[in-house]
Amino acid sequence: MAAMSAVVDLSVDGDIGVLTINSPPVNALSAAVRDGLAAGVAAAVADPAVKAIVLHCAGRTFIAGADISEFGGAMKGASLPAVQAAMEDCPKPIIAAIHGTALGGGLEVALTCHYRVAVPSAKLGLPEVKLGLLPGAGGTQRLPRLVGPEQALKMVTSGTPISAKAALASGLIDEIAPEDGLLEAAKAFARRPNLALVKVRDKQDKVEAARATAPEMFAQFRKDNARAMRGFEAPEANIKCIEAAVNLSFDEGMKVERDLFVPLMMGLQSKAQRYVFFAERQANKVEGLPADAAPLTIGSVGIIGAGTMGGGIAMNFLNAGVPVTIVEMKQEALDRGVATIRKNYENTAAKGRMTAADVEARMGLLTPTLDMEELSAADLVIEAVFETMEIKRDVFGKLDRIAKPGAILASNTSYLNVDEIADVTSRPGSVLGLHFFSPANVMRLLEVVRGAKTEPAVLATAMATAKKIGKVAVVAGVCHGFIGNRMLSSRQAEAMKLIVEGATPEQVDRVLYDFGWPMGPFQMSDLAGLDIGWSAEKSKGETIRDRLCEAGLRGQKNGRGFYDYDAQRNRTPSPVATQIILDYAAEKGVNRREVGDEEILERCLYPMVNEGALILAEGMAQRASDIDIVWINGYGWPVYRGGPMFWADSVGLAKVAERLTHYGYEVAPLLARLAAEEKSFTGQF
Ligand code: TC6
Repeated sequence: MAAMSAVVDLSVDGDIGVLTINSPPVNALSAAVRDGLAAGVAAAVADPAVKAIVLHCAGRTFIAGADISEFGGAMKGASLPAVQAAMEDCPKPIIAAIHGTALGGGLEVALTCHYRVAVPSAKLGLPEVKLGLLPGAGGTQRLPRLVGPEQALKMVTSGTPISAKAALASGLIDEIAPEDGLLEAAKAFARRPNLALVKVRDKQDKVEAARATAPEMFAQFRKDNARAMRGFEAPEANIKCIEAAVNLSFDEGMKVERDLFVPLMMGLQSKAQRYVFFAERQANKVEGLPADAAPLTIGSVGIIGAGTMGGGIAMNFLNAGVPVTIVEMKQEALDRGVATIRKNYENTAAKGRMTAADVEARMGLLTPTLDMEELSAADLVIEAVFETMEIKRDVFGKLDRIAKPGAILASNTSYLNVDEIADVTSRPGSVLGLHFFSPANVMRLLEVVRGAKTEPAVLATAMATAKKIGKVAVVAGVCHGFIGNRMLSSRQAEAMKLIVEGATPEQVDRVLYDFGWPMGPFQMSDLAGLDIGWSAEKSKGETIRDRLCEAGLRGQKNGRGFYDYDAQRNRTPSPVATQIILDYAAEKGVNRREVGDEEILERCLYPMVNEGALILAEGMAQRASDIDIVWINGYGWPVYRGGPMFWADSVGLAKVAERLTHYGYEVAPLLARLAAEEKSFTGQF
């Protein structure tokens, strides 16, 4: 049988028509795939030899969704609903054979098949919410009819896929096929006698059964998830669709789905979240790396320092099955570090997210030692010791003598000059920065700091290793604070000025919280500890921070900071901190005034954008979107605002430049030029 199109093929095996989609990398539902599917189904229907149809995909996965790169453009080819209608109304049963991931529009296509068969490793989900959308091809109406509204609600609002096993248990699939025998199993299923043409849309039992108790279920769900969903538009739209599935007919529900889908698709939040999806994948690509810069194999890792950072970093590798040797100077510190790692795993096990055997398997990969010589076999050594140049250089000098030739030596510095560290070694080409964010086993961001002499293969290895341990890596150049902390400094400095001029810490925190941050700058300072990097001996009482620390305020850890904290960590503004701020302002002759919320937002965020423009122009970041990825994954910038550079673009760079000038800032030349040319950082506006 001839191919239906370049990407969809129909072959006939006896009485079964096999439709195969082959559109790498992920068989997304591009116009070509939709056209091919429409033609393929029609041809299979027309072929009298074909009694039933199996739909499956070549390559690594079943359809992973709509083609996100087509969104926002003009619609071409067959529409997805038309293809789905042809499948659902097909007079011959269609069986979806699922491997890899059936996501979004991919799962929605499978839901218009009459049956679904999947291999054990398959994952099925509706992740549209992560793109600021809802499953707009009937997913919100068909899924609850199969799995029940409660589970559907969880799936569409979290976007997290479920396993084949869970899919079978909930009714989403009909059978699990052997891992390496999917197509045969699907064909055997298709040959079953008297296969009914089951349309998911007609199934009413699960939605009807839930109707009586649904109002309380939805109310409780909204309450339980209010914090996680704060600021996002898409989760509520998804909830409304599931409510419609429970309360309305299928066709009415489809109308609700369509009406709620369109504004999301046209809106700024989804635009931002789609941008972030591609930006994240782009970030892992290093411009201009020679083709022969193949990543080296990292089979074992050494970590120097078993403190909070070292331990967290170690967990990333243990989780990925890579053996770790962890070094400390004193037995007590080593024992404490190892005990913390174990406790973290045990807490995860207690929540049911790993087994006791998993805990032991991971701990079994960890070798604690006081002897740095034991790092001689490691392929990668990461130093996570005290943040001073002197100590770091000392450690790297020793490491250079111990580590085997070709081993990569990395510093987890958050500010220091990686070139100065590399220079104490005989192999600066093997040295780079790997800046993890705390808690290092949780935070997704990794700044990979490329030194002047870092070899391409070493950089390529760092990027590949980051992916392996589930991090989003961004390449940064050597400058004080790299991308993230350098921009953070400008925000923190401005926040400090604002509280001297008349704003209060809680006002500044509230404005940034309302913008979508998980917390404001003063809450963050209190959480981090006011005394980080502060020393009692050197303190001259010159800054507000000096004075807070001198007065014994340390932040959350001693319950006293910009806020006072009770045992439950509830906070109230600290009268001591307030007085220190007032005294400071009086001493400096500042005429305090009421500061508006808009000014707070502009003065905290626009200087960050200005600094971002400098970073970009200096080549310290490869692209504007990398800066956005740093802020979203390392500092809690709300993803639905796309990161500082995307956000500035959405505001309009002319306005950003004008306001910076208004507040007395020198506008970064790149920002000034783009504003004058009516261009944007990201090319999205
Ligand atoms: C939807 O369906 C809405 C329906 C409403 C009805 C109208 N489109 O992640 P990887 C590219 S919304 C276009 O590195 P993995 C990706 O950019 C969609 N391109 O691989 C990358 O390209 P590069 C719902 C896509 O193995 C390459 O494929 N679906 C799409 O780590 C490899 O990707 C989703 O949200 C796409 N849909 O993970 C699923 N997907 O190589 C989104 C991937 O040029 N996708 N690409 O950089 C994923 O979650 C993952 O890609 C994965 C594979 C789990 C499928």
